Amino acid sequence: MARIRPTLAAVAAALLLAGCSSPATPDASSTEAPPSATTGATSDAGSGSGSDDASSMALMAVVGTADDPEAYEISITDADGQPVTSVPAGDYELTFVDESTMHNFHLMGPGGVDIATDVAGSDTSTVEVTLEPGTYEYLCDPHPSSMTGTLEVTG
Ligand SMILES: [Cu+2]
Repeated sequence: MARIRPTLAAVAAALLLAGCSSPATPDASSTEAPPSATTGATSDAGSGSGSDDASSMALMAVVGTADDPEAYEISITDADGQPVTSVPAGDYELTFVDESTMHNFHLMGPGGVDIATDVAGSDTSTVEVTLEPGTYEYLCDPHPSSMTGTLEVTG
């Protein structure tokens, strides 16, 4: 009886070895499939719009009003001048519209964002800013109680 066990073990070992070492059936899953990640690139090139809007969105940081730069108003608007209170996270081109000599625009928030225009001088420059999810606050430094607002950035 004791001789059967080594015999069975030998047969089993032979079967296992045969199964492992057999190159008879090529395994399709083991071959490296070429990556199919190029589909996303064609949509941008094919649009033909020539616009950069999708890659960098535009916002305006406005002090005063169009009629009166010294008005006690402060807001963030889209490129069309419509007030914005919530935007998705991403890279933005923020254009200051600060032609006031007694107000400024000061933006603070996540990601170390802390940028401000001069109070006395006018500033219509454009800066690139990366907005991360969270709440950004903006205010006029000389009038923080009456000229303030928030911008919610969603993930
Ligand atoms: Cu002010």
